[in-house]
Amino acid sequence: MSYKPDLRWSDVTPRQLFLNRRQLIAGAAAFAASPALAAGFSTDEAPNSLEDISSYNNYYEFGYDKSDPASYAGGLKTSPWSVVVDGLVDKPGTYDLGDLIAGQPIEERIYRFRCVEAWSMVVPWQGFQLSGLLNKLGVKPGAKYVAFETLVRPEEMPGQTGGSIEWPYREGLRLDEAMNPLTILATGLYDQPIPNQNGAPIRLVVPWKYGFKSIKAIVKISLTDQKPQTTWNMLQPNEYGFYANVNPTVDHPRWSQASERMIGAGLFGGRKDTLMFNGYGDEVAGLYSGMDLAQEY
Ligand SMILES: Nc1nc2c(c(=O)[nH]1)N[C@H]1C(S)=C(S)[C@@H](COP(=O)(O)O)O[C@H]1N2
Ligand SMILES: [Mo]
Repeated sequence: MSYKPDLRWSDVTPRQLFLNRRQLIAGAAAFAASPALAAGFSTDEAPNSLEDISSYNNYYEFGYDKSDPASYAGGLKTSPWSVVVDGLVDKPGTYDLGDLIAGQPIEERIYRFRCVEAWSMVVPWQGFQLSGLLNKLGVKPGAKYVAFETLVRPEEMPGQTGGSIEWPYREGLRLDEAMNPLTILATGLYDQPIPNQNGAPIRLVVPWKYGFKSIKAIVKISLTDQKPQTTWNMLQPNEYGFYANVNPTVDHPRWSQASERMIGAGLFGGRKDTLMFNGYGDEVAGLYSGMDLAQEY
């Protein structure tokens, strides 16, 4: 498998141009007093470079090293792509990806992204709200959770031929978390199709949760009344919970979650204090009122 990272975007459109363009858009939108500012969901922190974002990855289907996904994910065939929708939903079926997402408004969302391993990035995704898709599919009254599964294709995903993970990679959200406007399905990154190593052709992004919740290469979406099994919880339940909300006050049993290493912040790295809910508390803290987040981690 020979994969050459496609750096064309960064060749023709340096990061500064991207940032300038964003300022232009934000300024024009403010001037026009646009009522629907997509920018309201985005951080104004500078995004990491496309090279950082697409060369330092976790994607165990391609190996355990941070460089494995960039080395091997180029061999994954992401078209055609179909997604099974089942469970407590009005319109179940096996959908071609294009049909599934037709009509969903694609927005840019610049999100902080915090891995449970205590590193972080800022990523300019393009995607649409999961709520829009779920409303189109029609969620039935008894549904309480949304479960997701990643593709299983060991011929193209060499990490699936061994290791301790029981494939497929699985994740899930409570329905109210799935319907929160911050929760998106991403199809693009830096204005181009999402690189394979970042989860092409479609992946979840839940910015207030540890990165492992943001499942890549989704082939199944199920609406259920049972809390779904999730990959890291299955492997190490005392270390990785179902909720996995970013929380600097609840340490991982083997390391602190109080601060994070900012990828791309220079040779000696930048560190910053980790924020509750990764800084998205205004939008999501209400989802967890009355819960003991040290118990429900
Ligand atoms: N299918 C699948 N999705 C996955 C993973 C994985 O191994 N397989 N790793 C998770 C983890 S631990 C993180 S931190 C993020 C990394 O996303 P990135 O490589 O785009 O930064 O993807 C998440 N989604
Ligand atoms: Mo992670």
